[in-house]
Amino acid sequence: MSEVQKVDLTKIKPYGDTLNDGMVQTSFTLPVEYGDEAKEAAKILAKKMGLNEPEVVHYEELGGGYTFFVVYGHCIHTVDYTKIEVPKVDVKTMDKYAVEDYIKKNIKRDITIVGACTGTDAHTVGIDAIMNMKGYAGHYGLERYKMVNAVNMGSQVPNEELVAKAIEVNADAILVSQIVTQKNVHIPNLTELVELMEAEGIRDKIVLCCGGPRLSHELAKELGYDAGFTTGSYADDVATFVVTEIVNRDLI
Ligand code: B12
Repeated sequence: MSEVQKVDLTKIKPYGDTLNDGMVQTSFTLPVEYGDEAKEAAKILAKKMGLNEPEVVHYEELGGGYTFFVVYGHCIHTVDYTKIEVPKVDVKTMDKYAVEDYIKKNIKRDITIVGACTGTDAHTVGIDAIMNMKGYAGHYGLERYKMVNAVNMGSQVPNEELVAKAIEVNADAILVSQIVTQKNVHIPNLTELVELMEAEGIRDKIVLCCGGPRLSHELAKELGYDAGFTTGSYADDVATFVVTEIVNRDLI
């Protein structure tokens, strides 16, 4: 009978064929011509990244003096899983029907939520997944919720326009989507919105959330938002947060 190895949560490492073999696959591009020297450079780099016995399993010329690599190796590092704490939105998600019921019983009026993908960011799919009637991955979007007036402004919306719309429709919540984070472009953009809301005197009266694949609740809080949502979040997650926040902060 084979011995069952127990996982030591204080020292976890990647699993490939056997527990703790540390197998990792990584891919990257180096700015050098395709050839043996390029392959050797990739192996040296992989070793420096903490991959023992690195194997270049695939490499190809990208043109213009660039080469692409796929490398396997045994990762030498471990992580203490028992010490990990991730700040999260601390509300148990209700489904659409429970949210509607909650609004009816606790807020007793329609609520208005304005959403946009702001700045130069043209990625509409994320904010649409949250707001559009048809929703995403089996979760209906906010436009489908009873007692929710959902205003989706689309993408590339300047912060000034978003704030003006929120004032015009007397919004209870603003949802911002930020997908592009190259060169940290999302940080000044997200911060500017908070500053504009403060200048208009509406920050305290509106629930402010942001979301995107490279955002976290922790970062959102740091930037002055009430909550941040990332990959794997749906309309019901943010709807639950918004309605409970309206009640908890007495924004009824
Ligand atoms: C489709 C796409 C495009 C399309 C967008 C079309 C459209 N109408 O949206 C086009 C071709 C236009 C495009 C352009 C660009 N793109 Co693009 N694009 C993608 C791609 C392939 C998919 C994004 C997507 O639709 N995901 C599906 C949605 C459902 O997921 P999501 O956005 O994460 O949303 C979920 C959560 O994050 C969350 N969420 C998102 N927003 C919000 C908001 C709130 C309030 C809440 C609660 C939750 C929430 O809920 C959603 C559902 O779970 C990604 C790569 C990838 N596979 O992710 C690259 C990607 C996002 N693009 C990228 C880049 C670099 C660009 C360009 C700069 C490329 C270029 N050099 O021109 C341009 C930028 C254009 C611009 N001005 O913004 C990079 C971003 C890298 C980075 N770190 O910033 C990516 C990651 C590709 C890559 N690997 O390099 N892109």
